[in-house]
Amino acid sequence: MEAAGENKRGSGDSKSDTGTITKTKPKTQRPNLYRVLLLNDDYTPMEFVVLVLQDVFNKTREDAMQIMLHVHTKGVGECGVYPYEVAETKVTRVMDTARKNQHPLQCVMEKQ
Ligand code: TYC
Repeated sequence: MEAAGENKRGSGDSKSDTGTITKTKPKTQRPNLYRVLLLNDDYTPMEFVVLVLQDVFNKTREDAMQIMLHVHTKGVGECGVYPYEVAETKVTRVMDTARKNQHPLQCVMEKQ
């Protein structure tokens, strides 16, 4: 029988043949997260930005209004934090709908 914490060959924490002891590092799996940011400009209508925030980022009208006004006054603001591919899709959706409507609205992502 083995005491708790010991193990036979091939079990990962020790190699009984060589006497080499290795410690298995506990790996916490955190997805790389990205902040999606909206940038201010002088031409995109406020209402368009609010609708984008509701549509693409699933914000309530009230939250969308708050974020839009924050971007309008501070120059930049966070729309949400997402795993890479989700963030990328949202940036693309914002940029596509802005271009289609001929607004210069800019949306970027940055690693958190
Ligand atoms: N500054 C714009 C205006 O006065 C409104 C605006 C807000 C534009 C947020 C872009 O990300 C933005 N019409």
